[in-house]
Amino acid sequence: MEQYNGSQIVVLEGLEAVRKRPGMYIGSTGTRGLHHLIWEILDNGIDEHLAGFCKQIDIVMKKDGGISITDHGRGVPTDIHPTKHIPTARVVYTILHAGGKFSNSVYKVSGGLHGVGASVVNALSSHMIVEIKREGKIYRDEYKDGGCPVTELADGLLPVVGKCSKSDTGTRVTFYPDDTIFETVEFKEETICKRLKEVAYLNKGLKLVFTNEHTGMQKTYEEALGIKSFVSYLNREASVLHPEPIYIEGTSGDIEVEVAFQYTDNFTEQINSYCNRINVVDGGTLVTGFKTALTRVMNQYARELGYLKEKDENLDGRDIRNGIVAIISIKHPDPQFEGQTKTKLGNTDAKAAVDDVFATEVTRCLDKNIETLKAILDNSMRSYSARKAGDKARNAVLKQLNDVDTRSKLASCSSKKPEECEVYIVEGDSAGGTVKTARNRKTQAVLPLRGKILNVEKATLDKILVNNEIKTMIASFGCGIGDDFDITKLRYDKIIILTDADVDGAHISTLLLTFFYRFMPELITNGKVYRGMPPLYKVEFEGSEKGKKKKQSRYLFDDFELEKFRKEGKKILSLQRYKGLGEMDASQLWETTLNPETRILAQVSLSDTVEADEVTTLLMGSNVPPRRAFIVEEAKYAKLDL
Ligand code: 0RA
Repeated sequence: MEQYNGSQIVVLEGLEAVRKRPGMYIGSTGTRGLHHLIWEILDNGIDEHLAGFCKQIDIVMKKDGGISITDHGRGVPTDIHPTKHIPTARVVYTILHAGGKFSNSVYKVSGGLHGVGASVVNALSSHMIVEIKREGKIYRDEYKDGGCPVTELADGLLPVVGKCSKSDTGTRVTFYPDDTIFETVEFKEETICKRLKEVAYLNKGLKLVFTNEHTGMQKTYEEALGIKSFVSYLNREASVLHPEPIYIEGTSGDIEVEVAFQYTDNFTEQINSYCNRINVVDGGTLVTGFKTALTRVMNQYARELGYLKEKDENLDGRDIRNGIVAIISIKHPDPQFEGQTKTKLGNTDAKAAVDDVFATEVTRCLDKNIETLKAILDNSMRSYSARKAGDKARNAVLKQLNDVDTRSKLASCSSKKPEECEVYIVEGDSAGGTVKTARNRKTQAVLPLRGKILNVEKATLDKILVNNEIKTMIASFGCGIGDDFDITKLRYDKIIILTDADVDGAHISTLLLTFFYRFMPELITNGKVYRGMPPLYKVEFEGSEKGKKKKQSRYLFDDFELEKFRKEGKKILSLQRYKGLGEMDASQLWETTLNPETRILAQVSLSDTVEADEVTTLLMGSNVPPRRAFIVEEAKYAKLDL
């Protein structure tokens, strides 16, 4: 048996803390937390790739339920650790937080749940084996029951269990998650493969070989073009203004910079940034550097090519970025993540580095690519004109807004205290009528929408502002639109979208959300927008009270709930399916959708909607435009309506 010295006891106490509160280290003990164990070990291999020593990582779902991850890097050092006096490899896998500090990997990740260290995986495994190939030798160390070493050291070193060629180096970690800690220890091929694809995009030149021993499936993930392919992937359904994304790379000092971008005909900009392959959701200096350089370079071109005359003022950065989809990825030796959530890069040298590399390289590239350059400049000029037209229209509309007769449509509430007021935006005049009768007049205003509202996804502000439904909304919210938007002037605490639970209703709701997202995004980011959830069924059933049979009723919101209810096996006396809001009478409507005590509201948020997207979760953080997720909701209702 291993003899424990002082440091070894500290070790086990550290890992014991992980076992006591696994959630603090890996987020949860559900299937997400379980897969986090893989990401943790994988991260170490990717670090070795970033440091320039590893071209391939093999990931195996083993037949016996374990996971084995082999990187072909230098191999974890096996010498005796200077202060812990045990083999460095054992330090890495048994001492909490030792991984990061010991590692001399230049681009070590930090922040988020990633980078908590391989010892956390050991702590949460019933069995783990580490095999290291270095200098022609194969070393082995083994742990049981949450990281207790079971291998006897030979002269303080890990035993050598075999030989290999000197050029054959690397580290294999095989682990078996502890089923007394995790709710499930079943790994999902789909989850693993999805992540491997993402990792491949962000690590050009890294080959990831996945094997599922249960099914015999093997798949290799390798994105030779890295973030360039990532941009193509993001734009796979968009109509693009030039056929190929532009890809740029270079170094400035000890900072490596990569940028890929491509323009689409959408009226949005999407810039995603990564530092040491961590998604910096809130951008920061690297994004500022990119924007500054892009604006400067494009204005220079616009003047050289005669798009702008001498007397013309420069194009605005917003016009130049309109329609862009860009990925910025840098590698920085000492990243400083700022802000409450540590999702913003603070290093000032990152701004200069991105500006420097991007300006030089993009000029070199566009000089040779005049077609693309012209497509971009044409687009910027169009955006510029549209914005000017929009400004004019907006000013005109804002001036008239006071005159728009909202009284005929908006049934306002008597209270003037925004914190207690709500406005229901209701599909159709007839449903609007019932809501008007049923509501609490003091705090609940009603705005019935007549037709379908305009699809604003691709329309400019001047076009949008002639739409009556939209004018009425702007006027009744009271907080302006676009650049003039001021949330402090909002007249309501909640804006509640109330549509039928069918395809049309979902469509209207999608259009409204798209409008808010594009022109009043703060309504959504401040959590002001909700969707009312009218029930789809009312079921009356035989219940019991004090041992006596009694007729009871319940509202069910979708087919799934109905199925669940049927499984409860209660005797159903009647089942009513509501075709639309219009079929409910005032008291039913009050009870199910208006009464704050009993109604169900779904708050609309951007991060919720991100969750729905398949591949982009890790890569995009909460930066994804919500369009895709709105569509997902639509599909859900479409199914219900069959
Ligand atoms: C720092 C130095 C050296 C190797 C590593 C880190 C390393 C760590 C991990 C973790 C998983 N796989 C790894 N592969 C390598 C060795 C430096 C040298 O060989 O001189």
